[in-house]
Amino acid sequence: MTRPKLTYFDAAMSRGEEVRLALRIAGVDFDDNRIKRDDWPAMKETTPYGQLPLLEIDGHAPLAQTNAILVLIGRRHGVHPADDFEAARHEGMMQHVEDLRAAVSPTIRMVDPERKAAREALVAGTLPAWGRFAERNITGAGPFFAGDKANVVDVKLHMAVRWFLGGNVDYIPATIFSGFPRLMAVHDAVREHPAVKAWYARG
Ligand SMILES: N[C@@H](CCC(=O)N[C@@H](CS)C(=O)NCC(=O)O)C(=O)O
Repeated sequence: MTRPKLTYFDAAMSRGEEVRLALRIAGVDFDDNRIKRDDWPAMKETTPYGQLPLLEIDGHAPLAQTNAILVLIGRRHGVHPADDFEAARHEGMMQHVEDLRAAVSPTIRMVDPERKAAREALVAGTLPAWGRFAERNITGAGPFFAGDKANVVDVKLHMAVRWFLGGNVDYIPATIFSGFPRLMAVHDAVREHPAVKAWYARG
């Protein structure tokens, strides 16, 4: 059996990095196939949904859609709940992160003054509401979504917070989610996870 192959852009961000971190937390060694932006247009039509990431596993067609990939990794390697209702609760939160991306991503293609106005509107309403609903659904003892064990949902929440925490998204404060302690605890716990630390120390 060859190791799984993950295909994404050459950047430590968004959905691709989510899958990389999930694989490492799951203890899975993988082929980290990073493609150049210039190569993407020719490749796009060859993928199941015209988007990345893709996960390839022996004996199967390439799998797309990040949450499906994460749930598969989680189920196979014990980092997604076995209980079906608890799993669905995790998947609900995973979809909440995708809803955040759906709200913010259109502003990436905008230019000022449209971008500034759109992001200021997000900061005034959508983003604090997103954080409030995320916080409300992190109900366990922490630091992770479901207590003391990291699951694939935690990686998704980590990436959501990290998107803004570096202060690199114009007009959205780095502190946008700092008023949500359980959400921040998930972010920090994933950052401090030994597999995640090892991933970023790999050089
Ligand atoms: N619903 C998809 C969305 C995937 C997606 O939007 N991927 C982006 C990168 S994060 C992409 O492929 N962008 C290039 C394009 O759409 O041409 C998922 O969850 O995987």
